[in-house]
Amino acid sequence: MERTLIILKPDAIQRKLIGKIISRLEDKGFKIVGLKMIKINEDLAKKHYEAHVNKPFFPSLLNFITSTPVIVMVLEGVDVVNQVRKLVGATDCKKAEVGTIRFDFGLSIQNNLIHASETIQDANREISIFFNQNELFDYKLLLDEIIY
Ligand code: FUP
Repeated sequence: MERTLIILKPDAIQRKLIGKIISRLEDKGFKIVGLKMIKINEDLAKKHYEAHVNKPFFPSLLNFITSTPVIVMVLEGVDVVNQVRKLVGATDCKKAEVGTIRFDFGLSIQNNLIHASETIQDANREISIFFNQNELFDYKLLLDEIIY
């Protein structure tokens, strides 16, 4: 089973979309194995977005991602990293496929509602940034026998 890291960003919080977005991920069949609200500070933002720290858009991204608390979540399931990236859609909401979360709820490149890890390696790195082992749960989801 794979795991991936999700962040529901400040625009999802401000627009009261977290329930709807979590439903989309649950409806696909993924299991939530960790979930909490946190405030991302500058250090955490720089760790998470280490590949983007020197990009011109980083100051604005930093301002945005630290503007309210966010929801961080770990999802588990078969091929979850790729499957969730498909559900989330392209970075720029205007270019995302119809029916993706970013297309359905967004119009911006920065305020694109949700982060989902790009690769399994990224997922492992990002999960360890945001979660301690004792905040992640192994449990049997009864529906798994039907989903899989
Ligand atoms: P994604 O993997 O789709 O979340 O996007 P990236 O890792 O390429 O970028 C991370 C975040 O930086 C995006 F979610 C939004 C922000 N960003 C901008 O604000 N402007 C850009 O031109 C590119 C990314």
